[in-house]
Amino acid sequence: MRKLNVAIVGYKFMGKAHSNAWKKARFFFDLNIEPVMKVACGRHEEPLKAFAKRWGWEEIETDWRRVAERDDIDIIDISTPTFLHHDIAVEAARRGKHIFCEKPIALTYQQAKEMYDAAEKSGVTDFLNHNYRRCPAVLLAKKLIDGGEIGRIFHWRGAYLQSWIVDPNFPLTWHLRKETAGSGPHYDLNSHSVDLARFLVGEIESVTAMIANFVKERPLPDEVAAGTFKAGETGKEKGEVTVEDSAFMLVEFQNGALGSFEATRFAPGRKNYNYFEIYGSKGSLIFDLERMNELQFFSTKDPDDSQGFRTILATEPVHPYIENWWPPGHIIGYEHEFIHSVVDFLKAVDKGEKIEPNFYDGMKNMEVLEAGLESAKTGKKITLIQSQDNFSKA
Ligand code: SOE
Repeated sequence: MRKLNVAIVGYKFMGKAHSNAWKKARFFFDLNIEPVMKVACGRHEEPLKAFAKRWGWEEIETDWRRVAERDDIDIIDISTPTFLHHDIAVEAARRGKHIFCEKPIALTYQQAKEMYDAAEKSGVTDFLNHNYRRCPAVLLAKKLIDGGEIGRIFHWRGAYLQSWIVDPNFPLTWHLRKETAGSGPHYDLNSHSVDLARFLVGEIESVTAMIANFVKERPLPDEVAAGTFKAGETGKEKGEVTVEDSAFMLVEFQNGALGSFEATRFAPGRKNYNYFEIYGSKGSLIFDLERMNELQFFSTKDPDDSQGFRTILATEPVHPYIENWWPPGHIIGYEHEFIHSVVDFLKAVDKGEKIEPNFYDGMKNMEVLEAGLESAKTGKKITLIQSQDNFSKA
């Protein structure tokens, strides 16, 4: 069993989800690499110390550059707000560290391309953690599509709806400022839907989008306590919201299918409603993350008198990862996708193989998302020239 030292940068929501995955992966999966939780890095020493103690990170650092310089660090886990992803990833690649990076990949397509180029040049394993690809029910959808069970795909309907900032007094956290998040739910949530659409349907050829802003300013956050979904005390002073609150997008896929995407944090009653429908010539699929062990499948092959959407509980050992968990029906949760990501990442590092999604996927994702913002600004449909250069504005 080879040991590799991991350093994580960022210790809030994703830091917690990733720490759980680094700790649990080897308990449930047979791996050739044992990840050593070596260093936790973050700006605020006291809460960082508490985080490292709770999760078993051996040391702490308050400057990510010092972490990247260390010869004893083999893997860097980027769990920071989006604006830091590019610099950490490019430096990590330059120093030959494998990279496990949270989504969205970066603030811009150009940053994503630089991350992709740096990883390609260095030969490290680069991974972009669009965790929902590693949900067994999503992988069942992929298997049915690839097996021709729904035939030619006509439509993708994606919606990623949340409700955690409907309250105008929710503070102006990093998610709500362009310089730290790049965009609002469009990058945060449509990035997940675009990744799943690319994975399940195919590459996107053109984009038309609209965005809206509902709350223009919010109380400034308590810098240390600020986080996703719940963000601690707020000050009296207010600041401007500089990202969209909602983003709707229509796309044409290269294979001729049409797609729609909805991303918002203003949908009361929807907590983490990452949802898609796929309609094809032989059948249809429906997935709802809030019921993440289930996939709904409609097949035109069923007899006329008994056709209907059937709900498949993807907890039989025949489904990926499940035999490492529990008996059928004992369902798995959000955190298991992160463990699956770590398991597959460590297997890729061990074999020196690529893993998806990676920084190329991140670059293609940003190409679509940036085109969406361009379309929302100009009111025009943007056609992407399928190349590794930036999109052209049509
Ligand atoms: C907040 O919208 C968030 O934490 C996203 O950033 C994650 O990617 C998503 O999985 C859950 O919600």
